[in-house]
Amino acid sequence: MKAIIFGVTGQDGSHLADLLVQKDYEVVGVSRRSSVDNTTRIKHLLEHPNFDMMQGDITDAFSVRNVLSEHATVDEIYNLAAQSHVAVSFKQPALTWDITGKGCLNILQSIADLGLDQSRFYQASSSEMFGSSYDINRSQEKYQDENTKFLPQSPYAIAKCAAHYVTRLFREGYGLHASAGILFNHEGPRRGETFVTRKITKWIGDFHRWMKSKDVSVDVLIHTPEDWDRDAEMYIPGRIDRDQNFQFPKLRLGNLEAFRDWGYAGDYVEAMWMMLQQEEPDDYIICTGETHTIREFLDVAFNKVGIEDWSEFVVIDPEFYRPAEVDYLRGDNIKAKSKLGWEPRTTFIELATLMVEADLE
Ligand code: NAP
Ligand code: F7E
Repeated sequence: MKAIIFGVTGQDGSHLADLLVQKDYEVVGVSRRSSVDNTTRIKHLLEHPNFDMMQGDITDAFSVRNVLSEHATVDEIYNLAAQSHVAVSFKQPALTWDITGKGCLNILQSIADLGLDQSRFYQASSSEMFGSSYDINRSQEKYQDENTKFLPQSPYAIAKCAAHYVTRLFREGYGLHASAGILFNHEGPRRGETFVTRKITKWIGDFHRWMKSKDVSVDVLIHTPEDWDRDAEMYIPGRIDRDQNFQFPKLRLGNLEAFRDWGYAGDYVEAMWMMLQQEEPDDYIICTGETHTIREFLDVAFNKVGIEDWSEFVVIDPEFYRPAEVDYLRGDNIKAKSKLGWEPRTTFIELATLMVEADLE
């Protein structure tokens, strides 16, 4: 079996490549040109005999066509490429549209034009498409499933909706085996450092190392430096050891009240693969069915390093609030369970623990 992964350098792309190589697939990973090395998550695969890389950018239809025409016998094509950061999408809406929305069309149109009818296609749809929408079950609990309407709340979510409908169109209109996984938030040690869970666990890891290097205890006075870069979301506190007098910057976060249904990325890529093994293409919700606030994630993560009350270490910064927020996400995965036989294996506490432990190393 042969698979192409667009977005192989990302969190999910790297996990999916691991899974497929393990299953003895020949994997072609597509990545865009970058002035710095963007292969850190797949370093371990670069020398693997079943793994190959190809350059390509999904905003460029010629480039996509090039990739696909070189691999016309491919069995499975996964589109995981996206500008995937919701907050960034408010600042770069057109770019987000081109990558996250139109990029999917470029791939599907090429598949149809090149007549790759035997290839199966996976689109990475998102729970963000639900935005402010939910249904209510008999126990009066809010949830989202495959029938919940979309009310997108960001340029990212709007682009994902477009790509989702394009996928459906090519399935129904052109008869392609095209499926979309509507995945709720999934995380892990390979998560980008500006998404909230990883931002928290990365800070804890850096802070813990700093405390050890200075031989200080948790109750040391922590101040925010005067010259703190307000664009904190892009900031990775790597200056720790440069200046003996450097005071460790607090963790700056936005809205802590939003609810998210967080699972482990390693579990979720299995669902992507399972969808493409089905006789009929379809759309599936992939989630844990549990929801937690960012506060709860902070509780569990800080607890792992012995801090009960994290409020001393966290600053609420309006910079990290979004023009429109998605307040509540909790999926219902009954369809994935019954049709795919998929179930999440990692609990919320296990996920936070695994991330903190990785960042402490
Ligand atoms: P990610 O870590 O941000 O990875 C995105 C990937 O897309 C990276 O490999 C990136 O390449 C690539 N990419 C960006 N622009 C591109 C372009 N113009 N041409 C080709 N490649 C491009 O995202 P992720 O967390 O792995 O998520 C994978 C997919 O699932 C995304 O489509 C995301 O929107 C969607 N999704 C994610 C979640 C989640 O919770 N993680 C939930 C639902 C849906 P560089 O490495 O060069 O930047
Ligand atoms: O934010 C709040 C923020 O950026 C989660 C992407 O993978 O999942 C992800 O999108 C929540 C939001 O993920 C900070 O306001 C507070 O309510 O980790 P996030 P996301 O926006 O849910 C979906 C399913 C995707 O498809 C996306 O690709 O946390 N929050 N303070 C913060 N968020 C960030 N990033 N940074 C903060 O400082």
